[in-house]
Amino acid sequence: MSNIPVYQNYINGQFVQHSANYIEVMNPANGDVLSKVPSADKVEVEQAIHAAKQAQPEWASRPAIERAQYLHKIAEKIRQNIDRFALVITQEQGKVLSLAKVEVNFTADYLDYMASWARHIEGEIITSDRKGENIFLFRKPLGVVAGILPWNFPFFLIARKMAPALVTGNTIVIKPSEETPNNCFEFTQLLDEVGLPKGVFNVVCGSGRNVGQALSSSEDINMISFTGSVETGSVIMSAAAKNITKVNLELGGKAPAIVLDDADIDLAVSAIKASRITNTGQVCNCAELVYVHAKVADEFIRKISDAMASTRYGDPQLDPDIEMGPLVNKSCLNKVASMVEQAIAEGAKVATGAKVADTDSGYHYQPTVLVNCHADMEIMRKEIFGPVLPIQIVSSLEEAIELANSLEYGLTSSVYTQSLSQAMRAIELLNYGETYINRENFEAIQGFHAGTRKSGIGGADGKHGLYEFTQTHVVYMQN
Ligand code: TXE
Repeated sequence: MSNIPVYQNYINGQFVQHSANYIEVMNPANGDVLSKVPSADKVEVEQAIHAAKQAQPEWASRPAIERAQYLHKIAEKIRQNIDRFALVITQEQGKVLSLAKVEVNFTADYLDYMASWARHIEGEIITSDRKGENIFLFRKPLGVVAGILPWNFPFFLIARKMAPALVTGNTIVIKPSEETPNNCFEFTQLLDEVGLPKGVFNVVCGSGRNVGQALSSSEDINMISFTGSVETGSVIMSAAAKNITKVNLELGGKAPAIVLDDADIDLAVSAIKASRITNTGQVCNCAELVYVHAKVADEFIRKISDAMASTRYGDPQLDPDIEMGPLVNKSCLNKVASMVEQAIAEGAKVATGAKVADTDSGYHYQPTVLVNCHADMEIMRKEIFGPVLPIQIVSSLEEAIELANSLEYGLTSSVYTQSLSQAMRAIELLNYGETYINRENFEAIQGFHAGTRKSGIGGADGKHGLYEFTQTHVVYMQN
């Protein structure tokens, strides 16, 4: 305990000694205290915002290709430290090491990808109605961006916020989740080594109520890019409203997987199982429920229940072969357990699992399949964020889509069918930001990750995600 690292906020190119309270970061697999991190106050947030604001004009004045070089250098350093970062992520977040390595590699790829946009940030020349006039549309940085991060993919989310922000000429203040801040401080140490100009990238750690709120209500922040819960997204939006600050919100989902009567059942089972156990079900885009056609329901339920029951889980550091680690903290474990109890009280039947796992330590929940579920149950409407799969039987594609479109979330969805016309009909009718046909739910760097309804506002990745970090400036030039 005495040798644990004590991390410091990173403001204006320096790790600044924090003098007040610290937060202890725990390993969810065994309860060990891993580190202490600052519980920052409003003054430190203001210092970070000030530094970012001071640094922004000079940073924006540099050619984009020069800004991009820093991102490439960071990516290179990340690749030299894959095992180190993966271990830090696994220890504080609980995901299996193989997935942590995927996250680290994906982060490096994301930095390179966003850097590659440097020569493609393009404005427009628009035809004028007037003789001798040109209408130019410039794309300019917003100014200072706040990135408020969740704990489920904490390392990747740093890049998802900072890479498009920096390449387009913004500066940034990052608030990592207080559950999983260690990887962000380790990232920052590495970033410090590449010599990024002072103030371009800042990290302030602390509670949502203090640090998150101070960022969201600051008039010097030009966009808040947040990933987390709907409830917190709504609080952030209210705080931002005071200054009419732009928000970019990714607020999770209730991804329906629709398994039709002509589906390849084995494919559906393996993809949906992977979706439910990856990161212990704590993934915003992964299958949260199934609507299965009555004709294939028995076969699907039998196979998915066997597959889920066979999941190997435990402490990721003790056994590299497991498929699933613990949930991130006790309150998430309690939330999952109480949602399952509520579903059973509402008439769901247990096909497998449905209990807190009987392990010596750690926040483990048994991989669970619930059947006899119907649309009015809480478990069919609220995000579970755990390894629990509720299933409802439907009699047609149209019924499944009507149910899916009635959910309050609209991030991702998936459809399993071998019929092109059923797939096309689903694409036409599904009111979702993202749909996967006959494959697992996993978005691409060059796609656009965005949801409808309460899943958020705006999106991330690809060209459209990049341009979220810019504003337009239209100029009418009369000769
Ligand atoms: O999220 P919060 P929590 C969902 C998932 C999960 C539930 C609760 O269902 O079970 O949310 O998780 C900061 N102003 N997702 O409570 O509260 C907080 O410090 C500004 C889905 O951990 O949304 C942290 O940095 N910021 C999801 C971040 O918000 C505030 C990922 C996320 O915390 C704040 C995570 C405030 N008032 C959870 N209060 C996804 N979309 O993938 C808190 N924060």
